[in-house]
Amino acid sequence: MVEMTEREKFLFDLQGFLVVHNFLNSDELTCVNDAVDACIHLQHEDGNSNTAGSKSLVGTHKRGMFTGMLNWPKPHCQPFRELIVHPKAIPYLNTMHGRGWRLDHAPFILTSDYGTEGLVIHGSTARHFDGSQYYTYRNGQMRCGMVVLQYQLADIEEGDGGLCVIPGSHKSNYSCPQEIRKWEEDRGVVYNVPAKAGDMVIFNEATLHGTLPWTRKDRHRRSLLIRYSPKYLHFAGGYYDVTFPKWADELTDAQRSVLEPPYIYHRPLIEDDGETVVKPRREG
Ligand SMILES: O=C(O)CCC(=O)C(=O)O
Repeated sequence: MVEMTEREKFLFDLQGFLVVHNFLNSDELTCVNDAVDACIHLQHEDGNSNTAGSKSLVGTHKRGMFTGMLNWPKPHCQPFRELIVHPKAIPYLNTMHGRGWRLDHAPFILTSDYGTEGLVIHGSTARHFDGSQYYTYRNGQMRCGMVVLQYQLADIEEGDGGLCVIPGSHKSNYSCPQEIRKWEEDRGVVYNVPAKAGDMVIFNEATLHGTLPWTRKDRHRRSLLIRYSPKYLHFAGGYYDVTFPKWADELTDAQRSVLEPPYIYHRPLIEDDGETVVKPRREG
């Protein structure tokens, strides 16, 4: 069985996030970017954008966004369907959630170009136990509420803008002061995570994170976010429709299994090969 390395476990436990370099191979990266390029007309403004009145996170326009990729016309949906159960992601999700995890909600892509505004820093930290976003370590195991797998589809250097985190804040006991959340004070604790196209950043939703305004004129941000919760949890709101959409018939058993609603008994569980699905009679 492939496992997260000791180095990766140490870094994720310490920081509340981890960068996995070269996660996507060049063919996978090209396929995802080609699909986005083919559907560029589907880009829209991010309705969740919120700078919370910050003087530092302002920009000339909101973040760009793509949604609905799992249902894009063929062949453009295919690279995204393949990514919802990527064999390389399985050891990370098994280690953070235990065996049995689910796609919390539909994947989306965030884009930025010069002048794109930021998003106020948010995340539950450990100041209270929020059962949907948390980090615990007990009996030799880490466990997380929702985690975000952020696939970088274009290079990002520190200072460019885009994803930022406050390392270690998943264990923080005090509420984050508003001026830090707004990136107006103590900017030194906020880290703009650099990554190359094809790298994957995993972070715990409890880790304080947000978006910094995009400063590069010569390069755009393109990040794909796929968020997973443990098998018993649903983070994002809205009425929960337990009927699979018609296009789910076209998915593999493993891909369909991560679209299951939150429950435990008889839940289909994915083996490490990313293809075999077993249905235990009882899972504790
Ligand atoms: O990747 C980013 O820019 C932050 C994403 C995020 O926190 C969000 O969209 O809620």
